[in-house]
Amino acid sequence: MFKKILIANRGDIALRVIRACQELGIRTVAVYSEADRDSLHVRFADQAVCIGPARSARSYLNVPALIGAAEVTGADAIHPGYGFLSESGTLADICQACRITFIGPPARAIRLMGNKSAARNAMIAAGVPVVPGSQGVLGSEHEGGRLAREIGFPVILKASAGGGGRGMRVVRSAGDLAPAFRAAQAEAQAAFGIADVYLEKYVEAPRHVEIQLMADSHGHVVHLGERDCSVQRRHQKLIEESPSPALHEKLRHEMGRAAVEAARAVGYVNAGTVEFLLSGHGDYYFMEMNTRIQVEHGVTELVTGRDLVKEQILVAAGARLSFAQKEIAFTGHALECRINAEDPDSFRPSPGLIRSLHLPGGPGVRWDTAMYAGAEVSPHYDSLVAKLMVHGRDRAEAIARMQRCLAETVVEGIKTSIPLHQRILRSPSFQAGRVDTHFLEWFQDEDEAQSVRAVS
Ligand code: MV4
Repeated sequence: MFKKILIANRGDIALRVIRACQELGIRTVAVYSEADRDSLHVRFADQAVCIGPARSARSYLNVPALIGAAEVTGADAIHPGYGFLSESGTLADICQACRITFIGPPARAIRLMGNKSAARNAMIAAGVPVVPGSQGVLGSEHEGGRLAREIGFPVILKASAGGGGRGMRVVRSAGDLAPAFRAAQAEAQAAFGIADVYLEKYVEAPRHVEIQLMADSHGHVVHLGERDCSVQRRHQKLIEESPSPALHEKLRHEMGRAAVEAARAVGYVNAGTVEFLLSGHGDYYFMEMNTRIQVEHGVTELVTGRDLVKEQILVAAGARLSFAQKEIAFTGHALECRINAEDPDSFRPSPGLIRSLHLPGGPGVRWDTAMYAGAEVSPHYDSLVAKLMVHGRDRAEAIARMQRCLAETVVEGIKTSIPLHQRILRSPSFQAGRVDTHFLEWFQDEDEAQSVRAVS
């Protein structure tokens, strides 16, 4: 087992990893930027090393600084958390060269899944359902045009180096394809330095349903059910839940099996997530695989009672998975609200000093946050400041519990997305589980119609 783990991250996920290490009896090294001197991850770790100035490019993304910090402190493993270098094949390779264990999948799995068009081909080979589309990247706009006429409009152009929604173009008619193709290529080149674009049939108003996986280095792959992440804004998830209101037992079983096959096909090890699009007809299609622990992993921990971060560490040390598929059981319903330091109306970031803070507890409540009264929310990083998770016997209890917690929460000094979460949770469509990836665009109208009715 590892003696000391360096956590190459900050905020709630750095704390989450430190807590797992503490319970496993493993010493911890925090790294921090000059802006994070007073952060909780620095205080809670056994050791802490400053790795550079506030700008991430020169601190949390600075591989030589991280490796240097691991060498001088004698850390035998690095946990990358999420974001930053968590999906860097380069960091995974350099760790290996330096005899430091990267707590994540093999570099080749990270690289394969980072190339979205290659990942799509690998899934076709593995027999995992994908949306009809191109075999690999498009050679020309003519090839795109031919294919689009064959499979029918609308289609979507995606950057092969993209993911998470960047560099995409929906094309609804033949005349729009050539300009969209050129725009997508230019955008992909500018954003990722790789112009490659591929094409898929566009699925209208799907749900985003993802399967959590854990795999060990002895050939075992287990799925831990799904999370429904359809409530998003500009590809940033706002609310996640498990189980998905849209799945029944047979579909859950099928999608779980497909995700396990996907992982097996690429020799996957450690925690991973297979994202699917789920159409209104109940058809599911592979979208992407995330090769890291995700922001919303706690939702799965609540319904399965398993500690995914501990499992990541154990599996990286060569242990067998601590559970078999048949031992995974699902209890109740979990919800997560991502609380951002931002204006709930304009969505503009709202950094600053947290003057006072009250975080409610009670049965079935979990907070993953690095906030405290007196902390400074820096403008240099992501605006996610807390994840509020609740667990209830069923979905209705989880929603009521979340509403109760949001009403009790006090954060003074910065604006947060809490009022937006409260509006979403009140929405009749959300309460009925009727959401899709465009929910945030149309629920505003439903919300307004409701308040107009309320005053008239
Ligand atoms: C799609 C799609 C419809 N059809 N692919 C968005 C993020 C990136 N991972 C892929 N995305 C989509 N791919 C096909 N063939 C719709 C989306 C999409 C979406 C997916 C999940 C969650 C939110 C979304 C919002 C807009 C579009």
